Amino acid sequence: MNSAKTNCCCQRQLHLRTPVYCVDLNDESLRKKLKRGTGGSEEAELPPLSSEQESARDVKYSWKRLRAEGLNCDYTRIFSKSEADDIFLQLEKVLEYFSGEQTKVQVCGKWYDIPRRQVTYGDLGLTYTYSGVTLVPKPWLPVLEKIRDRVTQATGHTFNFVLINRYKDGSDHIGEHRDDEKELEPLSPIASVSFGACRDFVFRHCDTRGRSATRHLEPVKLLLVHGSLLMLNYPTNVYWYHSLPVRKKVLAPRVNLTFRNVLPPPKN
Ligand SMILES: O=C(O)CCC(=O)C(=O)O
Ligand SMILES: [Mn+2]
Repeated sequence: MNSAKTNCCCQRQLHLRTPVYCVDLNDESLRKKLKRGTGGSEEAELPPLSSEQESARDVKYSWKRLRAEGLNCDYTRIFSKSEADDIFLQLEKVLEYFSGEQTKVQVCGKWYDIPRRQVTYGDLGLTYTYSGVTLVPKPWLPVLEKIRDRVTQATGHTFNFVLINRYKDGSDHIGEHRDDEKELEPLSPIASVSFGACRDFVFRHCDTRGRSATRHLEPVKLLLVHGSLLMLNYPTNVYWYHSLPVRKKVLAPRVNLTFRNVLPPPKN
């Protein structure tokens, strides 16, 4: 039996985002792929940064390294308090969140409202599909370019797309999921920038979830503060699910931007 396919999305709660399957490391063909660096393993070689990326990377930030088996993340503050306050106000003013069909997700054939607001911006011609909804990005806005360019300055990585989530208070949340949509460039990091209320963020290893858990590994938890950047580097999204849990005591809004690299649609 392929243990990778035992985790039916119907067993998951509504707030989970995408059908989820764990990587089966007993699968010989997958092991071979991992050795070639095309799949998800902490042993797989990361492509080196190009010389432009290396020289673009700004060393002035003090990074906290988060490491666990298959988890590779880096966290820092990239905006001062006054910059972050100013950007947050601008985001609240200019962002136009999706409405209607684009505010719903499909879970096991049923449609539900997502427990937060959402919108995407990015390069012309890209699309991004998750949980049965295809999102077409709106054109970049100056404030989004400013945030994106600061991330590039800090990390050396460029991005062509951003998914934005607004949590009006601690009752809005995002359930456990991996960002593993097929449109995402497989080895590219995801850069998560947060403004507004501080919220807990939790990683959970795929082998430790639910009734079919095969082992025990502690979840990795962190607090995402106003003006911070969390880099989710490969292979984090292969092995670790992440969530922003409900926190009823949080009364203030938060806006999170996840900068991504979306592959261009295939030419027919
Ligand atoms: O709000 C956050 O910090 C996480 C958002 C997220 O995981 C996503 O948009 O995929
Ligand atoms: Mn995510």
